[in-house]
Amino acid sequence: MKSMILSAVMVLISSAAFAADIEISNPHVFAPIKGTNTTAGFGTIKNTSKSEVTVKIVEAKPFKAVELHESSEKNGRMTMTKMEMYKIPAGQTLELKPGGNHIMLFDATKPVQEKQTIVIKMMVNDKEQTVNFPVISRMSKEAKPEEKKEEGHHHH
Ligand SMILES: [Cu+2]
Repeated sequence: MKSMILSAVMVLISSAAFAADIEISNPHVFAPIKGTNTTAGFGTIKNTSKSEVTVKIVEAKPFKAVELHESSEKNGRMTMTKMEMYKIPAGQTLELKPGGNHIMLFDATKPVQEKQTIVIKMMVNDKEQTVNFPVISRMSKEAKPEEKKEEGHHHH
């Protein structure tokens, strides 16, 4: 009986990117464009707790450096700014997506390809959490939730 409960718990843990205070859905990293070794990670971070959470990024092997970035448009140009941390109010979600907030991954020391998994280590309220980010093609449908919205947007 005890082992049945235990395995049910294991299934729960492995089916969702779980942390004490946050839940990350659709985590993914784009395979770097050929000839480059820098890319970015995305997903939706939900604060499931009753107070604000802070999310800092620690490491993501085999990338040499990681940063949290915010994108913004200034005078028609996209610029990226490094953030020390993301702050997510209680019950709120933060979406990491192309053209918005993202986890910047610099200088992979070995090739990163589709179907690999990048284990990203982060600090959530100063507690260490690791989250698995599958590597996907930027052409795949998981990579483009925005585009689906566009398709449904018809002019009459
Ligand atoms: Cu960036």
